[in-house]
Amino acid sequence: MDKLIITAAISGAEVTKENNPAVPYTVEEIAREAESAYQAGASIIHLHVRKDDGTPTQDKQRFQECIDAIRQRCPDVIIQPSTGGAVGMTDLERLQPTEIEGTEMATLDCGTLNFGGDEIFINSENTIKNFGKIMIERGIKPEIEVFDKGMVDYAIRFAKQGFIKEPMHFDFVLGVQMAATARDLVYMVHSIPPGSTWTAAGVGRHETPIGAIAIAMGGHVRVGFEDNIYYSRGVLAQSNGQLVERMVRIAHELGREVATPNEARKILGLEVKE
Ligand code: KMH
Ligand code: ZN
Repeated sequence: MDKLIITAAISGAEVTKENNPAVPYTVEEIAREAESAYQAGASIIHLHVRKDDGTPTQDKQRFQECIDAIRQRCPDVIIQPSTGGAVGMTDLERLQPTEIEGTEMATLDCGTLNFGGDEIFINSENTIKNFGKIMIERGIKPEIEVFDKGMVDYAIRFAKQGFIKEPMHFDFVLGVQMAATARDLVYMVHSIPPGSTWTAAGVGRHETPIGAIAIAMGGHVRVGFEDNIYYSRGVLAQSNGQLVERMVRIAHELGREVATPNEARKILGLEVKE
């Protein structure tokens, strides 16, 4: 089995300090949370940014400031900006972080889905193709976000049409639309092309069990405030690092070593940094 890549989704666009006071908004807070996850063993930081008042933004300048601050504290970590942003943003807004020099990875959401209440996260076929094409042009590896099986099929179809480069890296997000069960995860894993890599993210109380199943299956894992703000039932997590630490402990118990950022680059086919 490959070493385990841990992605920390440190901020998200939906959770707030009212939900958990440790949710980062400012540049300093984003850097603090990235460092806590990195020190604990995360090799990828999945990044959403906020204005100081907590409003989600895809502003390129704000991303640049946050990336610079993260780099100061975590020089070799892989930073993976979101191109999903928040529900309701335009494609042009969402694409801004892909313009940042040196971006190695970014998310590519492969379908439209319900996002709670009246919220619909829209990703039309043309949006997916356009984002995929731009990532190829800019040398960015997509982290294909999959919230349902049809999104795997879209990714395969668009890869055949030349909009996504193979081998692909998938992130299965379980517990938003598709159920967070071992059955669904196994079905997803068996649906992707040979040679692909994959990560699983269980939302809310599903974070730890889905993570443990993914580690045992030889996949990779995502944790962090974007997906889950609790450490245990009714107990808020103090930091993203605390959530990463638990995955590291589970990995060690299951005989799986944790990848450094450069080891993660090798597994994902990214250029290794000096
Ligand atoms: N905040 C969601 C609407 C991504 O990062 O690409 C989209 C999301 C997925 O979080
Ligand atoms: Zn995200």
